[in-house]
Amino acid sequence: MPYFSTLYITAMHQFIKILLAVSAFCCAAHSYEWYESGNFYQIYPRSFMDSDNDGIGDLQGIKSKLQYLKDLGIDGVWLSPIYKSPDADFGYDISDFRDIHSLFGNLGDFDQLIAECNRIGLKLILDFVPNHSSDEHEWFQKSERNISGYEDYYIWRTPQIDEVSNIPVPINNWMSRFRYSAWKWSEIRQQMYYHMFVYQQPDLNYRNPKVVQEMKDVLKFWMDKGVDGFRVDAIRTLFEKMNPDGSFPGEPRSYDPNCDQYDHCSLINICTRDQPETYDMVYQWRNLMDDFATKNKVGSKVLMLESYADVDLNMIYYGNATTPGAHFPFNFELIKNTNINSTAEDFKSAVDLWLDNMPAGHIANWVLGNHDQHRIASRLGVERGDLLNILIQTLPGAAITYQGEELVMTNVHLSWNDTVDPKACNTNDPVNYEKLSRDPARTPFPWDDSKNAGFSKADSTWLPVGDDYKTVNVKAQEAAANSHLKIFKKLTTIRKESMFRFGNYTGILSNNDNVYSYKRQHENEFAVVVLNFGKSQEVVDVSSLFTSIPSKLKVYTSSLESAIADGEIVDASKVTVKGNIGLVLLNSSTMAKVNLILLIFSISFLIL
Ligand SMILES: *[C@@H]1O[C@H](CO)[C@@H](O)[C@H](O)[C@H]1NC(C)=O
Ligand SMILES: *[C@@H]1O[C@H](CO)[C@@H](O)[C@H](O)[C@H]1NC(C)=O
Ligand SMILES: *[C@@H]1O[C@H](CO)[C@@H](O)[C@H](O)[C@H]1NC(C)=O
Ligand SMILES: *[C@@H]1O[C@H](CO)[C@@H](O)[C@H](O)[C@H]1NC(C)=O
Ligand SMILES: CC(=O)N[C@H]1CO[C@H](CO)[C@@H](O)[C@@H]1O
Ligand SMILES: [Ca+2]
Ligand SMILES: [Ca+2]
Repeated sequence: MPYFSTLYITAMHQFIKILLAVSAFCCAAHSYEWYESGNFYQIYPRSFMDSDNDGIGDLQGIKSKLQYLKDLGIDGVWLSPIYKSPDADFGYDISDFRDIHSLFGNLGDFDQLIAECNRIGLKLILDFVPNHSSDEHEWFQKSERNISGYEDYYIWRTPQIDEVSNIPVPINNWMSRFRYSAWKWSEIRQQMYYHMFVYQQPDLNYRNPKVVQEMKDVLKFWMDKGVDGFRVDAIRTLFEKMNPDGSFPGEPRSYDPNCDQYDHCSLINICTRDQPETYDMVYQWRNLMDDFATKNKVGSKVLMLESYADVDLNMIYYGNATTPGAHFPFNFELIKNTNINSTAEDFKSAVDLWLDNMPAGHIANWVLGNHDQHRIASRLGVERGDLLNILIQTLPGAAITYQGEELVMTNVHLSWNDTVDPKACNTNDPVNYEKLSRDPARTPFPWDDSKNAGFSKADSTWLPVGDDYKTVNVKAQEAAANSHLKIFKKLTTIRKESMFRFGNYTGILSNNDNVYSYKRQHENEFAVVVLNFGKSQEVVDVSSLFTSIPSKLKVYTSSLESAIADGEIVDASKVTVKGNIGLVLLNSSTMAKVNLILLIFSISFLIL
């Protein structure tokens, strides 16, 4: 670099040293854990990437696509179950908690996957399914045969036998989440066992200390392998209410018109969910995970829960300072309380419900979809796809993205013949099955416009690829000048700035309650997010909504259909936003500063 004088270079070196020292100081002052504003991504392994072309995704496939997730700005990857399973409920029926499903690979592949995650700097979270095992699990096989030590691993009771039909009568009226009685007769044991989900998923008996210990050992097994935490499945159903004499009380009827007598929701589930013992078990797991991290001098392990309970119950899972629980129970308020007609007010209420109820010092989190829900863009409107990604990426706390939401994927229509989800198949209803089916959100991930969307070279895939894959795929959205994917990446980038990581939140409705806006501020850094949930264009006076807004703001990014270019300067008192469009606005000087630092870094790399 002949045109830089030595003096100038020395000055630059000094300046960089100071810059590094300052940034080190910033980071030391806020020694936040990575997951506090973590960006999580849920992989549904059957449908992410198929490496051996059998039509089903697998661990080597996932490994080959980790760089995509890193580039997307993801911090932690959560895998839906990858354990050995006969697939009565697609992996949620586990026949060995310590082994990998042969479809997905083996423990060696898993070790490679975790090594690759470590190499590129991604955290790996596993699904933990404690409520039940598969009926093919060794424990169940032994329990069914009354083998000494295993008799009480599951929930067995002796039924009455109907004198006329000679058929065993269910122990009580409890219904499975997947329809029909939750009690199943075993010819071998000559007793009935309880199952909340399909009958091939017998519930484990958490009143047996041996079971509690076994499942803690499972957690240790995977932590020894280096996983960074767990997402716990179906936590609410861990315990069932039991009378002192060991019998189980029945549940009252709900009279819900949407549920027939064979549905779980035909009853008020006061005995099969949310029992007080459940919270204590979560605290025990957290304690085990914290102890593990301390003893082994490794980073802390994150504990996340799946619970659709009401907010007040969910808050108990957080625990308190002396007895911590989950880092967070998933917040499903944006799923439970919204539909295609939801207004800005509905969304703001859903957000506030969590923030207002969460005890201080805990981590909020935002979930739009998962493998159990219809795709968010289909439920809430494909035109709102970017707006919703803007929402969850810019609120305080962790964000959880289900694979494909970054591309604004929609439900894939599946014929009755192609339907495989037991929840849909159990309806035996070739007309209405789609309402209940979880398959439309589980179809293969579209990587490009080649055969099977680049997911697999097989002749057929386990579920068909969506018809729109020629346009809705990663390659196309990476190549386009602007796309849902590019907007998503811009969001994950700005999310690492201090106002989004540590900043406070002030939310407000305006424009006849069509627009929901909030300001995120940390010290002098701030951003304003404007979300027009209405159908028509609105002119928003941002300077009247929040304090200390400069007269000019810069558009950092916006929904694809906004007709506003990134970087455009807008008048803070007159921000024009089309219907279903979201905008992220920054102080124009913040942008200038970020650009200046980037410039200095690039120059210094040239010199060094
Ligand atoms: C297993 O033990 C239970 C409870 O003691 C008993 O009711 C059942 O008949 C036994 N089954 C077999 C096959 O021994
Ligand atoms: C924290 O929670 C534990 C478990 O629920 C409870 O026993 C304890 O009293 C609580 N402590 C405080 C300070 O609230
Ligand atoms: C949304 O509103 C339309 C028109 O009022 C109505 O027909 C439809 O049932 C509503 N959808 C939902 C999910 O509430
Ligand atoms: C569904 O499968 C059945 C049996 O394989 C076949 O007879 C029927 O034609 C199929 N229907 C459709 C719509 O593909
Ligand atoms: C969102 C989620 O993980 N749902 C699962 C809850 O648990 C049942 C039984 O394990 C599964 O069928 C669901 O997929
Ligand atoms: Ca495969
Ligand atoms: Ca249970």
